Amino acid sequence: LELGSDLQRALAEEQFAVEFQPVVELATSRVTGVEALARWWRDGVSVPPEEFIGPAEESGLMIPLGNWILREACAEVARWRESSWDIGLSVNLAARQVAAPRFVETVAEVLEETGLPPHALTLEVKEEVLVEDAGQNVERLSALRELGVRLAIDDFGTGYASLAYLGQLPVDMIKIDPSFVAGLGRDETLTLLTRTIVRLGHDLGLIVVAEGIERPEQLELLREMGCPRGQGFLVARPMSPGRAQALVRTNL
Ligand code: G
Ligand code: G
Ligand code: MN
Ligand code: NA
Repeated sequence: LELGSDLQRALAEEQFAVEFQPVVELATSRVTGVEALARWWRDGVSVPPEEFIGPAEESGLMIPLGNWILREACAEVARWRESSWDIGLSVNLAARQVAAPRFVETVAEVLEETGLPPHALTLEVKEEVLVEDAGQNVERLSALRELGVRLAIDDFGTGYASLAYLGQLPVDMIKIDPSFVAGLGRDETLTLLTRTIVRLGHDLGLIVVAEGIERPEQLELLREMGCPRGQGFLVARPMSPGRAQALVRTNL
């Protein structure tokens, strides 16, 4: 895989960066936290994660890359927390990272080294991570959860997690996939499904985050549904660490 060797060099030459997208409490617009999003600055051009996360997984580089992103994001937010309040950090995990032999130890070490309190970190995984080879993955994520780390299901509603299963998984948060949010106010079924997911999350005691909010109408409907948190270009775009820290410090 040609991209594989490019990625290896990029990692060695530190061509990767982390951006942060704010997540807000919808009722108040207060920033509750940020999601770390990886960027590859390849020869000065930003390569989107869709183009390198897959190849990184296939070439085995996802583990070192994922660990680098985790450490970088935790270190950054730990610094912000010295001069602001209890801001949270979400980091996306690829399936390969959770399956890596020293996964639990690595996360614990990163928290220790960066000084980020465990409760400030939310790990985002897609549904399949909790369903395929669920035994080992669920066990490992549960071990981190016992340290105080929070767990989120990313792209909720698009994967395999059955509703019956959801009640048993060690999760704290569900992030509603943007494909539902996209239909708010435009598609009756998607609007109904979004409302149902919000209620389900609430009834299970989970924090619900709506993703991909781009239009004011979506924001209004989500508020009316009582969706607690949201994220999307209308709220705030992914931004550099400096800009994100400034936003967090004033908190809108
Ligand atoms: O930031 P952007 O919208 O371009 O992200 C596109 C996709 O890449 C999303 O599915 C997002 O979850 C994923 N992604 C972004 N950063 C990371 C990362 O650090 N690790 C993993 N595993 N996925 C990421
Ligand atoms: O899969 P995950 O939820 O981690 O993906 C996050 C990605 O979604 C990021 O790459 C981010 O840039 C992108 N994103 C965030 N908000 C919006 C939005 O409002 N619209 C669209 N199209 N993408 C968004
Ligand atoms: Mn995510
Ligand atoms: Na998502």
